[in-house]
Amino acid sequence: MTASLDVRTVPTVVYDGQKPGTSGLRKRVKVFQQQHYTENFVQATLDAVSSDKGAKGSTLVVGGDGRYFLQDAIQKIIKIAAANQVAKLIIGRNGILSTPAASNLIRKHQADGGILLTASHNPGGPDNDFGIKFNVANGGPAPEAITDRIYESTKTIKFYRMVAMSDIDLSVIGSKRFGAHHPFEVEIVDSVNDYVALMRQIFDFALIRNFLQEHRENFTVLFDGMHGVTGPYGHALLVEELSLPSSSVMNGVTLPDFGGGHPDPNLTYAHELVARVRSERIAFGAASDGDGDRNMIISHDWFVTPSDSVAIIAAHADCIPYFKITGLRGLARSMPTSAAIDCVAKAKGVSLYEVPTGWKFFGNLMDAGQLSICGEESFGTGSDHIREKDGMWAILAWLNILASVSSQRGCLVSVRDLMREHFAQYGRNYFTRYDYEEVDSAAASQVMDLLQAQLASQQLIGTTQNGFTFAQMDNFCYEDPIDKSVSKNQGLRITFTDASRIIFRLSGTGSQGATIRIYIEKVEPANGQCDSDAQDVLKPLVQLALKISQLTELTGRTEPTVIT
Ligand code: VG1
Ligand code: CO
Repeated sequence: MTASLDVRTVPTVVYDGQKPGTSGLRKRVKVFQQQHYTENFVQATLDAVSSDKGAKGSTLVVGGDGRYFLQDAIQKIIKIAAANQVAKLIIGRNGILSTPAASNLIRKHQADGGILLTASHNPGGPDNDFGIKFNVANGGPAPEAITDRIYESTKTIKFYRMVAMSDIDLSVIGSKRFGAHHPFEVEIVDSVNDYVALMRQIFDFALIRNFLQEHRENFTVLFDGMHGVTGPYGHALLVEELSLPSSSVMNGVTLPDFGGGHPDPNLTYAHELVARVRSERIAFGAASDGDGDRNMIISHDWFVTPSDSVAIIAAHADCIPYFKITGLRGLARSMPTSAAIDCVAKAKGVSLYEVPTGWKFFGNLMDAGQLSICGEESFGTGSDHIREKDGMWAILAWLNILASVSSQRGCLVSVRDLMREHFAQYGRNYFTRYDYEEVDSAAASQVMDLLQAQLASQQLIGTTQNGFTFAQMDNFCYEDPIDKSVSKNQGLRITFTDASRIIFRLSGTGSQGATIRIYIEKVEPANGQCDSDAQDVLKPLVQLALKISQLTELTGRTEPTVIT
């Protein structure tokens, strides 16, 4: 097509509240469907592209997790990008890209960034959530300076630019070119291939394949795609690459409403997997979330907390070919994540960084070559192979480690064996998180205000309650070691004299009311009681958290929505 593109300037009205949260803008689909709403945000995002000339001449990757409204959003993005003189869009086939796959494509093609269409683990469908997230040239979520700029633009926007053209068929792989004066190219790429190629470089697939074959009677594997984006990735990796039976993947078809489920891999929402792993005595169960960046690892006799999972991967990094080459440059975790990985960093003599919640805070350290493996307690685990957390990567890392340790010892080492050995060496950080979802926003603020007042007066410091002595109370503030940017108010943190912690935070990903998260951690030394039930051990701290926050009195909630 050689005719000039028909660029229109469309007058618009400002919408309040287009402020990106922990990971992009997440709202109900109905909100995104309002006239101009999505267009405003996309225009504001393109205005924030930080290549030399802004969006003009840039290359962007676009894709999403398959949820409802994805197709409409992509067609709008194509037309707005064309009108803003973007040079090229690289789009996953049918608009599908997992978040890690999108991060990989941005890096592989040295694109200027990407627009990721996902609300991650939030439910999908006409009455549920949609999301738009902007990633920068390193493949990671835009830092706060850029999301602030996007938000500022949304508050003053008067018009957006859009090309009048018909919808593009996203199902055919290949390139299409449009426009005479400012050539505009749309390339549709396979959603899975490049990502599988990356995984092949990182892990020892031959070793894992042999291990799975040798122990096929005793080491059974079940992966739950939760009808999110990872089904096809799970199938390509586990079935095609690692030769597992296709029955090893459940809920593997990506659906716009995720089959009506809540695609969040935890004990509550992945109950179907948990029930099957227990009843069928599965040795290795795993799940991923809607957009494929989270993971859960379980066996019929153990649930691996995400905080422990990243510590295990760090401790055994030398089993993984990628880290044999790069070495371990440093480890990191988000502030509320347990300090299990800190013990590994200490033993290995590498730096440990503690950052605020949200993957965007790991990117600078990785770019500076100071960070190899990191994780969050919220089922996020990853490394510097890309700049997003990566669900399939974590699952493959576990398989590679179990295969490697088993082959070194000449016997099958189970998930539980590995955990017990880890605790015997490093001690155990008992950890749980209580989530109170869709709490009245005013009541949630009261809870945080009450805690903030206790922080200000420091009245609790030195007192002992339920057997725990308050050592410190602060509101976590982070200065990025690389660019020196400062992020304040990242969570109310209470530390006790025995290194136990209670942390309170308001979620930045919810779309309705407020979500209060309470994170509880208790440290047990290597020679202590490392085989107890976590909920039993943590009960006194949970009660203490509820008491000082007056959460029940102020919110009316007697039970959390989710316990992890
Ligand atoms: C939650 C998690 C956080 C994670 C974020 C995005 O944020 O706590 O650790 O990085 O979700 O995960 P919040 O603000 O609700 O606590 V996902 O899988 O959206 O991309
Ligand atoms: Co996610």
